[in-house]
Amino acid sequence: MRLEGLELRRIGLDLVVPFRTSFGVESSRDVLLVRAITDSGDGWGECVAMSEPVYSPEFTDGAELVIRDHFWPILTGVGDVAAADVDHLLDHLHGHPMAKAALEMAVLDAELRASGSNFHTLLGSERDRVPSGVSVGIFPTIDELLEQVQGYLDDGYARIKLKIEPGFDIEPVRQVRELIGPDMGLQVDANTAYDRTDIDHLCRLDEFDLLLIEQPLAEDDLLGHARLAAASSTPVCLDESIVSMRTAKDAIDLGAAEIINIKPGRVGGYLAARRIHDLCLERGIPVWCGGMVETGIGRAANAALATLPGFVLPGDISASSRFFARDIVTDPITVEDGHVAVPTGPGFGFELDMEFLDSITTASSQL
Ligand code: NPQ
Ligand code: MG
Repeated sequence: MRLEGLELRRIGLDLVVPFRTSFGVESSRDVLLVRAITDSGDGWGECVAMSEPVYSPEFTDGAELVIRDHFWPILTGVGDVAAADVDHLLDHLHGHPMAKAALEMAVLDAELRASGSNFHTLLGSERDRVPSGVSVGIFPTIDELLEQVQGYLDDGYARIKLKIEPGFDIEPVRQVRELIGPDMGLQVDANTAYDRTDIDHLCRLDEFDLLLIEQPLAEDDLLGHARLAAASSTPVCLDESIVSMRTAKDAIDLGAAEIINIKPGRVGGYLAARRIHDLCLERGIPVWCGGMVETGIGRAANAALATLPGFVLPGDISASSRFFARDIVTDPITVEDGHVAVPTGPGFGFELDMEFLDSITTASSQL
């Protein structure tokens, strides 16, 4: 397949409710979309980077620049290119996994559409729907948090994830556990807000029978996470720390990751995400699909990925309505009795609502 051009498009979407975490408050998304223009048709990819490097070192403007000035010149020079070639064609360029993932995704979407196939079929998965969890932000008061959680219970989500930070942890978790009862899946995510001096404090969460505690310590503190895992009965899950196959292997070997949150953008693409899934399946490490407040493009792809057998815990694959009043795809993801259905269309399964997409496009450049 010849890659004849790339469109780099920026779109703006407001969030239905501000999303507060330990690293800040997000009330809108500035998303970079990549359109691969090939001799066999187009494909689309979504870059999950945030506007600022508050979750990881990448940010949207940087992703657009590195694709335009560093990745595209390489891909134009190789003639025919397959999606499976993208990551090794670019691996001499360090970092930028979310930018690489968006590019690989656009080429893979074009490839699958051209062959009349889709990602779900490529994965060879049995399941056609997956359990859906929801990520709930930090609120000024616990009452406001409980109100939000009650809303998501009514929506039928299969699992609740609470964002925590120092000063907003034990009591909110206690009251949410009381609200949802002893049997519902509950987990917390600190987005690196604590350090090793907080290990005893974090062990106080053990009484709430949590599924896991996600990324409590810094992304480069594997030893700290191993110490917490040894001290706490709550399984330690890593997110920001897992940026490659090697960091996944080392985290598992060190006992720092008892569970892994797989985000394709964070590890350089859906093909790398599958490889890390396969490693974890072989090593008996449960995985689940994390979210980055994706549009319907990334959400459809994540739902398909989460059908693989090692994804044994509900993912942050929520309904589009959790974040957006209107999505850019014709069939937004919805939650039915705690599950989302895997879109079955060609490519990554989504169909774009071009009229709405054009109406929220803030910039577009063609390479
Ligand atoms: C996480 N995702 O698991 C991330 C953090 C996060 C669903 O909690 C805009 C874009 C806002 C990406 C807020 C979830 C975001 C974002 C939070 C990612 O750590
Ligand atoms: Mg996380």
